[in-house]
Amino acid sequence: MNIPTYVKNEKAISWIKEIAALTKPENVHWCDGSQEENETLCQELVKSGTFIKLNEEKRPNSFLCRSDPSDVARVEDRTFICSVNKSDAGPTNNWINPVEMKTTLKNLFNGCMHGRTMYIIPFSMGPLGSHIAHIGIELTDSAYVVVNMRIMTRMGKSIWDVLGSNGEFVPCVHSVGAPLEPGQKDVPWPCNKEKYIVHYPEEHAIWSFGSGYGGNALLGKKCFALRIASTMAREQGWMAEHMLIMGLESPQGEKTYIAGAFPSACGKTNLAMLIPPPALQGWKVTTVGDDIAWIKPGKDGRLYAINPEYGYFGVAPGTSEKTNPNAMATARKNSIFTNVALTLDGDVWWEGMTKTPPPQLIDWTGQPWTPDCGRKAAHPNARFTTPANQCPCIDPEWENPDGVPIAAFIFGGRRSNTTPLVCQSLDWANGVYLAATLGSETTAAAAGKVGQVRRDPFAMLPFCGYHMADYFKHWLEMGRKVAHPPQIFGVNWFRVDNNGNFLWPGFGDNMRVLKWIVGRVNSKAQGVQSPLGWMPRYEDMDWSGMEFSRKQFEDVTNIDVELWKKEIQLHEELFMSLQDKLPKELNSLREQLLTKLSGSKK
Ligand code: TSX
Ligand code: MN
Repeated sequence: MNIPTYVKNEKAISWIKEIAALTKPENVHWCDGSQEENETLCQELVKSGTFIKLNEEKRPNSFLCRSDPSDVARVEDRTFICSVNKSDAGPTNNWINPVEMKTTLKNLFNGCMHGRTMYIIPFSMGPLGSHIAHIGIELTDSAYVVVNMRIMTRMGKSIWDVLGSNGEFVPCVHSVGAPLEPGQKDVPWPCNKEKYIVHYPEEHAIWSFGSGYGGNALLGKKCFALRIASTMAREQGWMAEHMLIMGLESPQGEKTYIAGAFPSACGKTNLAMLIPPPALQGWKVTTVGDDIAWIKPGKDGRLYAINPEYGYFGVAPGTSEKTNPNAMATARKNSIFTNVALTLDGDVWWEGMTKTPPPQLIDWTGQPWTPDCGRKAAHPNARFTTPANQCPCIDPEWENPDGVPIAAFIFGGRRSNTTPLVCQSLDWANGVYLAATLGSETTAAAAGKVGQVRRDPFAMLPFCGYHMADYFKHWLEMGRKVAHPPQIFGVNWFRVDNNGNFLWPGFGDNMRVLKWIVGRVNSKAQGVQSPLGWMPRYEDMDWSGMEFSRKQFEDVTNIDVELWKKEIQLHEELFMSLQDKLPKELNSLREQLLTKLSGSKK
């Protein structure tokens, strides 16, 4: 194998040779991250039928990709945390003994890149050389993965300089698991029905087999930046979180950064790019990140966050000029669209993009589509991959290697009742309780019964690389260790009335809630104590330019004691499932909450 002269890391070189010897690719390509390389790969993807070039006027330098209909989402039941001890993975992760898993994978990967090219992708999660950033190297037999990784991470030749001869990296091995025999014709989306998404937390290594889609294949994102990084963070005293990061600038120019965790289908990307309502337009919202935050204590006793990613891998359906004009502007060019519909003039469309669908489309499976055909035009998990620096509201500090100081954490789920529009935890430990018991109601889009509460602690359930109760403990410890920990808030945009109508307008008007939150952390906003913590009174929020009565406010903020007693019962069920390692503090906070609720008059 030819090793480029700029590659000086012996550990990387011997690992790459080892994986090439195992997977036996026909060619090896060292990705340099250049524009020419990207153009060549995109042209090849068009030639092989994987990509369709979109209309250059409507969607410059952008492509449509249709996956195999069997490979459309992350596969949680095929995702494994292979720690040496099963108890370190915890009851919420799939576990297989690492020795056994290595045997399985060695067999699957043996010759799996036959007839294909192995691409070597060096990448940085976070600004190059940042003390909060980390480097990974992904070896993959998918050119689709390469061009997506080029958008989602800082990828290319210069990573080797940062890595030097002794730098640390997370090794990531990926194969679609579809070797080509001599003369065998390739398919547009090769994959294997047998899938393995495997993490070795002690070795900080990732192996992925059989899928080309999203988090299964773009290993820098969920596998590295969350599952492996959460493990590294616990070892090293920092935090890897499933959080957006946004900047909030007051009319006086005062800047406050917050980070927020939400389970899926809560509109996290929409919130990260929110446009304030006209009456609050002295306020500016900027985006640092929409999905992942790496957070480290600073010398001044505050927590500093970076977005380890370089792009957005956003859910397309539901994204529109109404719900998220900034995301629409971001994805106007240089973007990859996976499993959306194709318009007759070579542009893209998905459900929720416009009020009325075009009269004719090609759907995500390549079939002709009309509005009355009874099928979705785009897959519900269709995605855009788009560069973060194209976002009109990108924060000027988003690439600051030292990160941005976080003043507040917000946690929110879809709850039709029970949890109020906003509340502020009394202290860090109560905030950890709030986040640990985070839940969201299932929508039609998700599997399972509609309207059931699914617990998703810290929105990390599918992404924590170790025992969830140890993760709670790590959070409690971080709060004790840091002199000025952020304030913790709960939010809920999704309360409904008896007819199922949303009681809160949401979207831009969420700025009113964020304004109260900023006021609280800067000691400018009032509140009153409730059993759940501090809450705004009607007069504590800015209602300018909006008609929202005291009665409506009461409906989105009231605390129904009977409902809450049931809710706390469910918290106990969650805690029971984690009891072998659950910090005692959380159990006593649960009892205190029950006492407070029983004593409240409401
Ligand atoms: O993203 C959402 N946010 C956050 C925005 C900054 N969504 C979409 C969720 C699906 C991914 C919301 N949906 C929000 C919200 O705040 N709120 C709602 C519920 C809702 C839906 C529609 C309306 C009002 C509330 N109103 C009309 O359709 C007119
Ligand atoms: Mn996410």
